[in-house]
This record gives sequence, structure tokens and C-alpha cells, in this order.
Amino acid sequence: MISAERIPNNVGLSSNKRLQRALEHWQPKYIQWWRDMGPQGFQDYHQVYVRTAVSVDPAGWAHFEYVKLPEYRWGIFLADPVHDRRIGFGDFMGQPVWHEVPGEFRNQLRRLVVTQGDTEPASVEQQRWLGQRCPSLYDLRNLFQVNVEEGRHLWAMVYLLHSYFGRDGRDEAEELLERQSGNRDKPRILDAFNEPIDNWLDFFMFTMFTDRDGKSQLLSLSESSLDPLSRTTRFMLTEEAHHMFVGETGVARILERTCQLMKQAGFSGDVRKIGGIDIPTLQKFINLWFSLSLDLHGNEVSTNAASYFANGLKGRAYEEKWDDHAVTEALYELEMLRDGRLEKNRIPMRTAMNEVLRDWYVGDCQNGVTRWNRILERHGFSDRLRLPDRKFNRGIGMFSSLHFDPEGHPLTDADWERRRNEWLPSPLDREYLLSIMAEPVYEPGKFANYIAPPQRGIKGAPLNFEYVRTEA
Ligand code: BYC
Repeated sequence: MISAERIPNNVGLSSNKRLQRALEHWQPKYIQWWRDMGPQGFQDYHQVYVRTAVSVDPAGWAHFEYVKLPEYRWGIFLADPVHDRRIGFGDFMGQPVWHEVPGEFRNQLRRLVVTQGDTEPASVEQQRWLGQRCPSLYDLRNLFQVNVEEGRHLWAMVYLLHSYFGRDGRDEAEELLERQSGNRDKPRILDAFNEPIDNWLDFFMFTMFTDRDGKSQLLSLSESSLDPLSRTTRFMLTEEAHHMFVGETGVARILERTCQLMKQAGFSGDVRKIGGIDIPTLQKFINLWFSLSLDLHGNEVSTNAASYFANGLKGRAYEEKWDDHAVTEALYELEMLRDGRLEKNRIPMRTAMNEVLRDWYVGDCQNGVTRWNRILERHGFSDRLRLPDRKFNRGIGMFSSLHFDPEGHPLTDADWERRRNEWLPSPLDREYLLSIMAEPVYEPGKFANYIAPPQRGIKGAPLNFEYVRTEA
């Protein structure tokens, strides 16, 4: 029997027997999945200093304690309701929001919830070996914090599937535990979630760029007319912010250390000789994870996106900041590829909603890169990191049919093949990274040579705090 108290929640679980029974059925499968596919080697003896959401108010959701990971209390939380909330955009604008799923939008909504839900366990699977190569206990704890919260985000989507989508919802919830990242026969739905993450530079770039797509999509779903979807994604956004913090500061700390090592190496730039991560390698990982995460916003021209908007299922990020919420006449100027040539065209904005969200995303990523460049500036280096052009290395959308360099110039297939290792991580780059991460750092207060310590510890604890401890 599952006890409702074991699942912190603000959805009245103990008085909803039907939901409780559905979760009773699902929970043991989830725990088995966590044991099989979650952090490898950290299931039994390790206690991790993590925060657990126990309520949605600021004091309650950041509750810190030592926990064995499979015993984490994954909870179900909706942000507080907004009184008399109305649909804020699309064809039903001004009508009251929905508290049940309208039959005509059931398939579309289920598809959105399943796609969102699928990414959460996928990321835990992608990251499951990283604990064996961690740069410090502080970072190890952050990895696990991110992992348990992605697990909680899966619970959030499973709650919606069980509560609002009946039998098909229950089946979908099972399948969320059956698909596996990178599995040839049953892969995860979106491509970036099938990419391996086997070193910590991948992890930090993933949490910087791919979790930021999580932010884009959650912002857009938090505008939804389906109120439970809006409320659950609003709360998820607060956790997502921490994941991006882990990514941005992780890369910033590597860059800080790279600058120190570059000075030590006499400004030669060849920091690999002294165990650092050189700037060209950082740039390649930006190129990779930024382009993979651009793909996660879907096709530039999308009738799906138009109908999500029209029906009020997905809005734009910060919809209230726009003037026109109906968007029936507005046009959007899009760079398009026609017969192999680039040209600008104006298309109905509703069909360009994926691109509109991608614009927001690119701006948010650029702010992070600008902050990284301040580190280079502060150390007196003229090198700068940058985002590649949006057409670079695309696997989804119209630019996926041609190759482009990071400046956005078209390339022949032969040129691409010849030069791709200049722009994207090569097998040798990956081999090098694994070589400097081969030995995990488990000693409190110690940090691997390639990364600087953070400015402060977690929740006021010192850097040499035992963020993860072993207890037989
Ligand atoms: N990979 O009309 P289109 C997160 C498919 S991350 C593979 O453009 P749409 C997190 C598409 O499914 C946020 N396939 O699609 C981060 C469609 O297939 P069908 C996750 C792709 O629907 C880190 C076809 O191409 N949340 O939370 O406008 C750690 C036509 O495409 C991809 C969401 O994604 C791709 N990249 O846009 C943990 C929100 N892109 O129907 C968590 C929910 C497109 O022809 N999802 N396709 O078989 C959505 O809103 C939309 O599904 C998408 C795609 C924006 C992803």
C-alpha cells in the first residue's frame, strides 16, 4: 500500500481514492525504473543532502535533508490557483479556463503531456553514469538534486495522465517507464533525449541549454487553458531554474579554471597539457547542445503549433507581455530555405509559434553566454564564446536538409564532413574529457583540476560539507 503521506502533495491525494489506487499501481514500477535506470552505484548506501518539495510556498518547497535516493519523497504539487482565471490567448480568449479536458482536445493535450513527461525520465537515464566521474561531492549532490527533481516532474505528468486522461492516460504512464534513452527499439520521443551524456561538460551544457528548452516549453504550457496543466508547470518552473543554475555555473567554473590554467601555461592557450578544458572544446560543446536544443522547439512552420495556439493549449513565453493575443492577422518574418536558397518570407504568425518560442529561447541563452564572456574579459583574454547560427547542425526543421557552418553559411556535404570536427566534439575530444574525469573526487572540499570551486556551498553549508555520505 502506498501511503498518501509518503507522497507530499497538495492535490488532496488521501481523499481521492481513485487516483491513489492508480498511483499505487504505478509507484512500484517507478521505483524499479529508478533502481534500474537511475544513478548507477548510488542506490543503497549513499545519503544525499537534497531538497524535497513539501509544499508550494517558498518556505515549504525547499526542505533540506539527507536521503537515500530511492527513498526520496517524490511529491505532486500544483501552484496556487488564480482566482477567476481566463483563457489568455487564441480562439477561446476570455472564456473561463478548463478544469477538465475537453473531448475535442483530448488527443492533442495527451500528446503534449506525454512528450513533456517523456523528457523527464529520459534525462535521468542519460545522466546515470556521471556519479562515477564527479568533480566533487558538491557537484555530485547537484547532479542528484537535478535527477530527483526530473523524477518529480515525471510524477507531475503522470498525475495529469492518471487524473484527466482515463485508461489511455494510465497506459501512457506505463509507457513513460518503458521507452529508454538511446534504446534502438524503444527510444525516447525527442532526439536530444537519446544523446549520450557521459562526461560532465555534456552534463553542464545539457542543464544550461536543454533544461532551458524545458523552461521555454514549461513557460508556454503554463499559459495553457487546461488549468491543472498550467498550475503544475508553473511549479515545475521553480525547479527548472535550479537546473539551469547548475549548468550555467558549472560551465562558468570550468571557464574560470581554464582562465587560471591559461595564465599558468603562459597564455599559450594549450591548457590540455596541464589537465584543463580549452576554450575551443567549450565552444564545440556549446555548438552541440545549443543546436540539439533548438531542434526541441519543433519545425519553423508548424500546423501543430498553430492549432495548439488557436485552441489555447500552448501560449507564448510570458503571453501577457504581447499586445495581440488573438494573432489572427499578424505575420512573422522567417528566414526560409526554398530550392536550396535562403530568403525572407512573411508567414502567418500562428504557424510560426515554434519559431516565436525559439526566439525567446535564443535570447535567454545569449544572456547566459554573455555572462560567461565576462569571465574571459575579467581575466584579460580576448577570446569569446558564442552561440552558433540557428541553421548550424539542425536535425529538425527546414535547415536540416542542408549543412551550414556556425556563421550560417551553406556548406557542401564534403566540406561539412571535412570540417565538422572543428565545430562539434570529436571522438578525440571526448576521449580527452573522459581521461581527466576518470577518477571521481569524493573527498569533501576537494575539486577536480579542471573546475574551480563554486562561490558558496548549498543552503549556507561550507564547501567542505559532506554533501553525499556513505553509510553502510
Ligand atoms: N525530435 O509540427 P512539428 C524538458 C516531430 S524539455 C523528434 O514541428 P510540434 C526537459 C513532432 O513530434 C521540454 N521529433 O511538431 C529538459 C511531429 O511528429 P509527428 C519538453 C520531433 O508538435 C531537460 C513532427 O516532428 N517539452 O522539459 O509543433 C531535462 C512534426 O513537428 C522533434 C515539450 O517538448 C524533435 N526534436 O513541436 C528534462 C513540450 N521536434 O506528429 C526535461 C511538449 C518535432 O509528425 N511538446 N518532432 O509524428 C511540444 O510542444 C511539441 O511536441 C514540440 C514539437 C515543440 C516538441
